[in-house]
Amino acid sequence: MAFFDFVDKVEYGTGKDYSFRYYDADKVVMGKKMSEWLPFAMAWWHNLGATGADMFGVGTADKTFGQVPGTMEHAKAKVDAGFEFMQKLGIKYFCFHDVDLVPEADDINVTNARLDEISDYILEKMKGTDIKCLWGTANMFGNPRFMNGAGSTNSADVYCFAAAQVKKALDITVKLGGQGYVFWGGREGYETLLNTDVKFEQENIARLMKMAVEYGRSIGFTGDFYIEPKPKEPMKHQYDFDAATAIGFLRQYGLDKDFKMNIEANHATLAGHTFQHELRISAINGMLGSIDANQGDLLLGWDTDEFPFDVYETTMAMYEVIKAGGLRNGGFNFDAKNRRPSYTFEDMFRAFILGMDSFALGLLKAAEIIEDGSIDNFIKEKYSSYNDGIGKKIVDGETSLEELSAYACSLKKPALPGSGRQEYLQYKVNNILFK
Ligand code: XUL
Ligand code: CO
Repeated sequence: MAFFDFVDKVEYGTGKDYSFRYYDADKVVMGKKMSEWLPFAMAWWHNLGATGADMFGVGTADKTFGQVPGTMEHAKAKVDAGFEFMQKLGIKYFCFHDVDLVPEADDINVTNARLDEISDYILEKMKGTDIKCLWGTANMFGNPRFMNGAGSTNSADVYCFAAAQVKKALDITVKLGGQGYVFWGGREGYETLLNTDVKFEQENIARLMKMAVEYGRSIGFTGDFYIEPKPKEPMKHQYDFDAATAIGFLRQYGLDKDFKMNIEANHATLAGHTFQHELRISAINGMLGSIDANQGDLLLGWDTDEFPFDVYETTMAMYEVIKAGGLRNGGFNFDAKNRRPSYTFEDMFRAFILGMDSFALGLLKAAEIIEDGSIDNFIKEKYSSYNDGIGKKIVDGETSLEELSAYACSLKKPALPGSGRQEYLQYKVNNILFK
């Protein structure tokens, strides 16, 4: 049974109502196909689950897919709808939380049996398609037991439930051939330090991650583990504040060989950073893993999870991705949802076409910026005083504070560093974006 009869396969350049203007999967850009630079993924939770319900009102979108929510028939109908959706858009990956796939039961044994059943169903569905699992994760923030966190909880029993969910979500991820496993620390943080032992909580989170790595590797998981940083929401303060904080945490606890970052655009905004900043910090530390491709709103202080449309932002993001040589096991997961008044199935397709085209255009523009060379040349020149003389000695570690001090004193007063030429570079970028 088809759910989306109003649309055929969405393709590049057909001029049809539902078509891509920029995303041309086989087009080669800087040595790789667009589809290789941009392994797009569908987020099970938003696309197949979210109805637009918010704190002030019930959902507007009907995601029942002809079945009764809370049943396995509904869970299977979501699989059917999801595969039709991905195939029509040419999306090759999906991402899931355990409880996106099946309704959670009161008894974890029942939930686990449901997960076995649905993963068999998905596996069957995957056969004969080129659709794969990008990453899996466990939802350790929705159930009331996680009110004080999962790895960071004060309750050892609840900690065991977190461990059990991670174990099962890893089992399912491996069963579906998933390339990644995500930890988003939704409730790993605090509301007040008056009742929180931060050190103990962080150590316990690290212990959970360490056990996850040990278990994952023991069952043949060769992909990457990811931390998805987010500074706040739902907690007032979350431990994985931003990429720099999360990378420091991973190094402190010896997890940096197995983990990378899953960078979400809107989380960067909440941390007071740009998306590009978070990608750069991850990349220079060898930690750029995967991307949750969405967009926030600078006027709002929460996670709006919009489909990306800001081409300036997607361009600068793709500039970082190209410079990093692409994502290895990662992809571009649309952790994004339609606005509440865009409640139709048509809107779901429109949203993905917008997001995919925004990143495709960003890729094309980023490649042009790199080929133009103005930025690279400027940056090379900017630091050229380190290419020889005293500068080279500094970089080679062949000098001392005494020598540098003597050098400074001999100069009496340095010339000002060269101009930053920001406006010139912004002009260059605009000329490429809007030519
Ligand atoms: C929440 C968020 C999550 C993670 C997976 O802000 O981004 O959906 O991506 O748990
Ligand atoms: Co996310």
